[in-house]
Amino acid sequence: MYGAIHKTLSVDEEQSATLINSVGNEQVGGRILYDSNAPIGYGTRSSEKRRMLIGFFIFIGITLVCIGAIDLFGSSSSTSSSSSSSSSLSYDTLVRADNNETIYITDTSLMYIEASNEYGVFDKSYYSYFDDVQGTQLMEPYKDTTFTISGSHLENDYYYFWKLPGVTKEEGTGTEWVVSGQKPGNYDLTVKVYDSTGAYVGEYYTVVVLKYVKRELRTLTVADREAFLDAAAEIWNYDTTSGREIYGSQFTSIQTFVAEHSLASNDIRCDSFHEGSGFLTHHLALQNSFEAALRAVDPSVTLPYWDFTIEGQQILDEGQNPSYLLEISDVFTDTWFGSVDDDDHIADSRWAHSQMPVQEDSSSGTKNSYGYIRSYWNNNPDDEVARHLFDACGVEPVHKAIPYCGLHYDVLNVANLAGLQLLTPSDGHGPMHVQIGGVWGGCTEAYANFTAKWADELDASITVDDINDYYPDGKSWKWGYDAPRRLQLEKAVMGEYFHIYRSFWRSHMCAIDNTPALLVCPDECDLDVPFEDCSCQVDELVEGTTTWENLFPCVLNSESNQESFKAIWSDEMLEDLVYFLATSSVLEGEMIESASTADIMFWLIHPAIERLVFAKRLPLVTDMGGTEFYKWDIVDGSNETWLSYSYYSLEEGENLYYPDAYTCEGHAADDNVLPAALPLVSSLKVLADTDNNGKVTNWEYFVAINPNNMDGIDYVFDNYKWDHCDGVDMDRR
Ligand SMILES: [Cu+2]
Repeated sequence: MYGAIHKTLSVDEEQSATLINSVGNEQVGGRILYDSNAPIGYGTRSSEKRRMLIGFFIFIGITLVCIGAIDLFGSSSSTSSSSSSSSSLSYDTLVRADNNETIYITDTSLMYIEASNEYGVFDKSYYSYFDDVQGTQLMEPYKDTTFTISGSHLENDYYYFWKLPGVTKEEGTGTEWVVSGQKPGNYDLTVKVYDSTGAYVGEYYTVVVLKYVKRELRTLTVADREAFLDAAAEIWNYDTTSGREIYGSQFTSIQTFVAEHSLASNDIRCDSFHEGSGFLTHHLALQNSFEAALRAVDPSVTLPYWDFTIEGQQILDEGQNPSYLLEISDVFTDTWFGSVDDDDHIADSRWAHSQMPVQEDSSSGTKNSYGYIRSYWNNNPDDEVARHLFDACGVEPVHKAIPYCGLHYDVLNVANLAGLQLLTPSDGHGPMHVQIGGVWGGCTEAYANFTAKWADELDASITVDDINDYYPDGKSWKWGYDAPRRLQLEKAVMGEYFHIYRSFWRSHMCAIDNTPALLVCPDECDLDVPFEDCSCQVDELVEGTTTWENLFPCVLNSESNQESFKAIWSDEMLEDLVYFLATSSVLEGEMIESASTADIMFWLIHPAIERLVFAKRLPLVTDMGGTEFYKWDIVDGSNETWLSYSYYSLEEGENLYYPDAYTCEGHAADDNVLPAALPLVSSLKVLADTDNNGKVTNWEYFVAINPNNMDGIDYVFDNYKWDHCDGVDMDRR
C-alpha cells in the first residue's frame, strides 16, 4: 500500500533557466525550487550558490505515493517538542500533498536549523566550506547534538520530520531533534514540513559535517577531560603488542613512540626529525599517530591543545620569570599531567612515576650507558621520566620565555611556508621543551665553581668606549654595559646547554677540525653505578689532544656570538668555560632530549603549533587578538613551497672528516613523514597517500592537512581566537 514510484528529474542549465522563466520555479539537479506559490520560504538561491548546490546535492527520486498524508499524522503533529512518531510512520512514506514535487525551504528568515551540543553552537566563521551549502552544520562524533528549527514560521502549527541517513537510522519529529553520530564525514540532513492539516509544505535541506573538535584543554568539560586522560593513560599502560590485542592495530604504546622518535633523532650524523625542514610535518604526524592510539582506546576522544601563550602572556605582563608558570597554570597538577617532586619525578596524576623504556635491541631505540632509551649524551640512570623544571645547571633559563602572544604572532606573520618551517620549532614552542626538561647533574656544581672563580669579571660593567675599542668596526652590541659577561653566560651558554652538550657529541658539525664524536660516554654502566662515575665528557680535551679553541664553535654556533665573547672575555676565562662545559656530567629531563615523547607533556605542546599552521592557511582567519597578520594565497599553492633545509646534510668536501656528500633523510619533501611502525589515523592515511604507494611523505602530509577542505581531515579547532592577546603590542619582548 505504501509502494512508491521513484522518479528523478534531471535537466540541464538551459532547461532550468527556461523553467524558471516560464513558471517562476528553479530546478536544480532534479529538484525543483519554488520561487512563488509556496506557503513558506522558497528556493531563491543566487546562481553562484546554485552551481555549488548542483555539484553537491545527491539526487533523490521524487516520491509518488498514493495515500493521503492526513491520516498518517494521527496525534503526533505537535510542533513544540521532539515527540515520538507513530510507529507506522517513516520519512519515506510521508507524502507531499501537492503535485509530487519537492519544495525546498531556503528562506532562512522563515526557517533555519542550528546544531548545538554541550559546548554550545560551534563557531563556523573560520571555515568557508560551511557556506558551500546554506545552513551547513557541524556535529561531533559520539556527542549528543541537538538540532533545532527556528524562524518566523514557528507561529504556524507545522509538523517536522527529520532524517540524517548514514548517521542514524532513527528519524525524528518536532522542532528539536537530538541525535548522535560516529563516523566522520558529510551527511545530508532533510526536514520535511507539513502543516497542521497534514498538507505538505516543503523540505529543508542542508549538510551536516561530522568532525572532531580540538579544544583548548581548559575549556573541556570534566567528562571530556577525564575521557581524554583515561584514553591517553592507556598508551602508557600497555606495550604495543598487548595494546593492539585489546584496541586494534591503530593502537601504539608509548614505548614504541619513544623508540621511534629516538631512532629518528639519535644517529650521530643526522637527526631526521629535528634541525631541518621535516620538523613541522614529522611532529604533526606523530601527534596524529598518538591521536590514532587515543581513538583506538576511546573513539569519542580527540587530542586537545594547550595554548601556553595564555600563561606566557600573563608572565610577560607581570614581569615574571618562566617558573611563574607553575603558580598560574593547572597543567602541572594532579588534575592534568602531574606535579613534580624533589626527585624530578612526576608525583601524581595518571602519569605518576612514569617509567622509562629500556632498550631491548637495536630496533627498540637508542640507549644511554645505563640501557635506557635516552639520548646517547644523557647518562641519566633514573628509571622514571624526569622533569627538571625551569633549571639549567643552577640557572633559570629566563631568556627562554614561555611563548607569549608576540612570539606566536611572529609565527603567524611569516611570509611563506619556509617561515613556518623555521619558526615553529623555536618561537612556536622550543622553550617549553627546555623549561620542562631541564639540565642538571655535575654541571650544577661546575657552574657554581666557575661563576665563583670568575665573579669579578662576570659582574664587571664595561663602557661604551670599551665596546668601541673591542669593536672598532662598529658592530652592533646587544649585551648592554652592566655585567654583560654574566648576561652572555646565562643567555647564550646556560640557556643553550642542552644544545651544546649534544654538539660536543656531533662535533664533526662544529669543531674546527671536524673531528666527530668528541663527547664520549661509557659503553655500559651498571644501574648501581652513580651517574658521576658514568659520565660523558670530551676525553680529548682532558687528555690534551684537542683544544678549547677547536671546541669553541660547539659552544657558540653563531659567529657574531663567538666574536662578542672573544671581544670581552679573556682567553683564560673562555678556556675555563669550555672545559667545564665539556667535562662536567650532565643529566637532562626527557622533554629536552630525544626521549621527549615519554613525557605526556610532549603530546600537549605540539597541537598549539598545528593550530597556528591552520590559522595561517585559513583565508578567513586574519588576526591574532585584533592584530592582523600577513596572509598568503593558498589557493594555487604558490606560497606553500617546501623549504628544503637540513642542518646535517653535507656537500662534497664540506667536512674534513666526512668528505663525501651526505644527505640527512627526513628533511626533504619526499621523505617519509613517519617511520612504518607508527600508523596515522587511517582516514588521513588514505587522504594523504595520493600516489597510493602505501607511504606518506612530508609533502603529502602537509597537503592532506589543509584545513580548508570539507572532505579533508576529520577534525577542526574550536576557534582561532586569542582573547588574551587583545590589544597586545605584538612587538613587545
Ligand atoms: Cu617539540
